Amino acid sequence: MKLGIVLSTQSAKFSALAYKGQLAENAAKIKGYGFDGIELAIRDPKLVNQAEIKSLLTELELTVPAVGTGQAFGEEGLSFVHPDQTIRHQAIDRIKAQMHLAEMLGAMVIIGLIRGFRDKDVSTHQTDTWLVEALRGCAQENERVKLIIEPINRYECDLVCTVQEGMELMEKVEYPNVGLLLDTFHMNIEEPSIYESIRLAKERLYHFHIADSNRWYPGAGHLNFPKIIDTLSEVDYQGYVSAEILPLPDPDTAAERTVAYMQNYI
Ligand code: LER
Ligand code: MN
Repeated sequence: MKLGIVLSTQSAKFSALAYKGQLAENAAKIKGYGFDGIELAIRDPKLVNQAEIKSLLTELELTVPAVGTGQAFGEEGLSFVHPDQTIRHQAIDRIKAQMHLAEMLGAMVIIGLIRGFRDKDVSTHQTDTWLVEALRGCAQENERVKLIIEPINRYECDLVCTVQEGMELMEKVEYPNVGLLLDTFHMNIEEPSIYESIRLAKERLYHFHIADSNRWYPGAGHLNFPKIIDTLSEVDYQGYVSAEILPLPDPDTAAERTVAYMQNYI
């Protein structure tokens, strides 16, 4: 397993981001702390210099396991299930643009909050159909790029909160390049057993977010990381564990402590 940390290429409302902006400076620090890669949270690929990101990270020998896309919803309101067709199409086009960037970086594309929320005036069936169609439209765009559905806890999302719901959606979409991203923070809220949920996802588990129970760095709360990592090994997970954590007590301490703690287990 490899260790990563999330960096947002721009400022954002979402709080569980250790690093925001100043890519060159922060990437050098992240490398120095001993991470293998950086997960990039990018609102819109049009707003970043893609070639510069690629050359900077190649030079530092840091890989990009995944690109986070939720800010398109959080900052702009784009969603796969918005009642307005134009907004739904913009969300699909945004993910296609993210897939283009991701292919260049060798990364996967996260499907989190861009799914959107249920609208009281839209039927459950219609919302579920739009969601499946949007995912199929993106998945078939480029089957070399993996799309990873992240179950998100009920306080942040009402469309796929549990691993079981994530599996059901993935199975409905029926594309091998669609898999799951599990996040310990959300699983601690939603899952009866984090370990059984990892076993349920098995070979369709493509990416993994780590944060402790309080969304601080691993080791700062009460999650059992040795057992979580053992379970990941048991299902032969060989991808990244990527720290999506609050920048507390400050970004550098959070990053340093993530490495110090996790290197005992991965
Ligand atoms: C994103 O990876 C995440 O975990 C969510 O909490 C986004 O709001
Ligand atoms: Mn997450």
